[in-house]
Amino acid sequence: MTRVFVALGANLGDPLAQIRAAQSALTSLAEPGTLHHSPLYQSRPMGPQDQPPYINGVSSFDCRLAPHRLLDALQDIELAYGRERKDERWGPRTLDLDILLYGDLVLTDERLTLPHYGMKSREFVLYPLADLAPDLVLPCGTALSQLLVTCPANGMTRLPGQ
Ligand code: A4P
Ligand code: MG
Repeated sequence: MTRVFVALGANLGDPLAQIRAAQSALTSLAEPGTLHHSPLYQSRPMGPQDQPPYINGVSSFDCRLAPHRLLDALQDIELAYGRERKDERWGPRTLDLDILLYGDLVLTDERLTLPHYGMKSREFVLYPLADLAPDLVLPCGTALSQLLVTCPANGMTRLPGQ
């Protein structure tokens, strides 16, 4: 059984509803009692600026699925919540679920890069991750707290009630 961290992001349709639905759907992948959700944040788009703000969060859980099966399951959830996308790098999306960490596994193949390639520099990943696991150390040995020092919040706001 492996502890995994999944990043959730959405900025089209009803982003908050899609994120909530995805949080619920993760229940089916998690060992009972192990699923935790960070507070949710509204964040400025990284990439093209002519797109709505994002809702972002991170969830963690213990998982028995192998890494590629977990990716399959997350992509099924993306599709179930009507993922539409433009062919544009960093463009808008109804729901994006990325595996940030799969335990301490380091892996790169044609489908999967672990840890997630962008996680070290994205405020909308690092801050909710720190809400869940402030003492986390990445497989490369870098402490999450150290990454936060060099990553400004960039106007990100915590959603009310979080
Ligand atoms: N893939 C490789 N590694 C992983 C992983 N660790 N987790 C592959 C999940 N997938 C992984 O993903 C493309 C392929 O990456 C998958 O088929 C899988 O095999 P995708 O979700 O279809 O494409 P993507 O997410 O659009 O990838 P891209 O273009 O790298 O976008 P990013 O890096 O995910 O960024 N601004 C804010 N504020 N908040 C956001 O959440 N998100 C993006 C997307 C842009 N701007 C944003 C946000
Ligand atoms: Mg993705």
